[in-house]
Amino acid sequence: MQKDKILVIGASGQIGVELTLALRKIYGNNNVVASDLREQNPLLEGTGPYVSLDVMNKEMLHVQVIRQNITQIYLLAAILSATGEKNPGLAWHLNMQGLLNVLDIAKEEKLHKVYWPSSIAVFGPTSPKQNCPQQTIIEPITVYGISKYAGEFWCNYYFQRFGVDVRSLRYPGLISYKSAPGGGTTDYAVEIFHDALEDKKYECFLREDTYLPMMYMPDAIRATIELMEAPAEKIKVRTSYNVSGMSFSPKEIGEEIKQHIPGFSISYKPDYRQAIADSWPQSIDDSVARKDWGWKEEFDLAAMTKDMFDNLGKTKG
Ligand code: NAD
Ligand code: AKB
Repeated sequence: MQKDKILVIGASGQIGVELTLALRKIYGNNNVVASDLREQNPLLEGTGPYVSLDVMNKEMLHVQVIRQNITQIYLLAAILSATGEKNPGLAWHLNMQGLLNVLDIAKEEKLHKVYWPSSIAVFGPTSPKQNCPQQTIIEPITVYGISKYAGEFWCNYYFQRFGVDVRSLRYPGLISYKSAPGGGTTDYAVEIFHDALEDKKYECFLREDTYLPMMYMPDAIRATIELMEAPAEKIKVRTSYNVSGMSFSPKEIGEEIKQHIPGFSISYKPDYRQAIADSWPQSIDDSVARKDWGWKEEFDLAAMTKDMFDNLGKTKG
């Protein structure tokens, strides 16, 4: 069987940097081609091939897939929830057309696998708030959520109709120290660490009691790779799997941060992102992912907070 060669689209983003580095460890540096519209993230420099690529340019994307003998694509290029509400047309266009370009090329070139992330943003105010199940009422109110929900059904369609082995996770808000988040409603949970280290205080754009599902990046990367490496017969959900890590409010993470930064204080100034957060579930039931391919998170709020400070402490001196 042909050795796999992977293209990561959106490799300079919050997930892309860490996923590219993790995939390079498994598949070998030269077998994972990083690509993005913007320049290469410094953390990727010298670790493997990089091409500048616009996922909206289908012809150029197709040329790269053929030229580089690509057999798998990880598509991470998207506009997230908060930025999406500022420019709904652009968010819809990129999030939909980028996915359709990749799915079409995967079909034509008979790629082995495609990965495309969905989000807890598919859920809306009518979905259950606690332990939101895999299958439930799904009526998203953001353009980002609408694009993710439509995307899930395009993935399912290409699998059922054309046999494209496309797999997906509904990530919660992701917390990481390596690369910055790119315009989401859950970004506060990353910003708070930087401000705590720099100023011992943080002004949060969400209310103190806003519980949201979250996950630490090492768990998210492991979930992605475990899903992609699972035997195809174990992947029963071809829209997108619920996955869960932890759930907390700004007040709770503030209390946890105080354990590491005595004197840390948090204030609250909710903005337009509050309505987005209020429309999402507070916690997620991921029992289907656990049953089908053995998902289990490792990090809770305390373990994640400690690891963030251990690592940010190193970088901020
Ligand atoms: P990000 O904004 O940090 O990174 C996206 C990358 O895509 C950026 O580097 C950007 O330059 C690139 N990009 C934008 N337009 C492009 C184009 N036309 N062609 C090529 N590249 C382009 O986003 P992220 O947080 O890394 O998210 C990656 C994926 O995971 C997205 O689909 C997002 O919806 C999903 N997701 C993320 C989170 C999270 O908390 N980070 C949660 C749920 C789902
Ligand atoms: C966002 O807040 O937009 C993302 C997500 C949950 O999809 N982090």
